[in-house]
Amino acid sequence: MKIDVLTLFPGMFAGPLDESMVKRARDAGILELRIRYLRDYAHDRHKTVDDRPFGGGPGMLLKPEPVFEAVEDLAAADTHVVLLTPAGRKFDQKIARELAGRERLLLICGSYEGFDERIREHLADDELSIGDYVLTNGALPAMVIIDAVTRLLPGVLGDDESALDESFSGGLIEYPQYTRPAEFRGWKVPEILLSGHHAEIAKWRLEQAWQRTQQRRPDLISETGAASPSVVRAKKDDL
Ligand code: 4G0
Repeated sequence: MKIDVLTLFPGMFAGPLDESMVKRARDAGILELRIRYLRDYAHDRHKTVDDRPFGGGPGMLLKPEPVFEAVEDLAAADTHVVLLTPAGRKFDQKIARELAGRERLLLICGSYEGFDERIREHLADDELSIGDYVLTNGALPAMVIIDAVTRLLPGVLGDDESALDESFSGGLIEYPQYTRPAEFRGWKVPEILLSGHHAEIAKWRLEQAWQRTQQRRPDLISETGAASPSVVRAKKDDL
């Protein structure tokens, strides 16, 4: 997969994308990632990329010319062009899977108070938000999306990790997990997990996950139906 990022803050990307799984994916040639400096596409003396909104109001907007030039330079016919904005549809695991199926992405990081509307209307295929809060610019949202998408690319995760992903993404939140020692500072690991009764352990885990989801994330159960009682029953039948 090829991902281009258009940003006013290329320096922010050094570090997070040179570590861990994303680094491995890049080294293995599974992910080709390039950070592009938006200001390189401004041609006036001052390399202007922003301007004040017509009609007045606070803040600055990204001007259309540099962004159009950059996209025309960087995007191929099969490129999915995404704006990062708090006004976008809310990024989640389902959208991560959708993006991971694309051949090429171009992520456009906004800054200031947003984009000239013509960028939205005539350049973007999609607008995404990583959550209901405002950041100084779209670089962190872009990195979040790159990370979530990269781990879904074939060959990036090991088989075990991929299987784990399957059972939880869009379903229930995780059940309590423990590793050694069996007793730590007087706190014991639940007996059932040490019992060796695999069917009973699976049942316990599912109950825990279901309870936790009801308590902490009822939205996962009611909104999407992803973890609806019938789905959970079906999973239970699998055990
Ligand atoms: C466009 C994304 C971009 C508009 C970007 C701000 C948070 C997110 C930006 C604005 C961002 C997110 C209207 C303030 C840049 N902040 N939640 N900042 N406005 O994904």
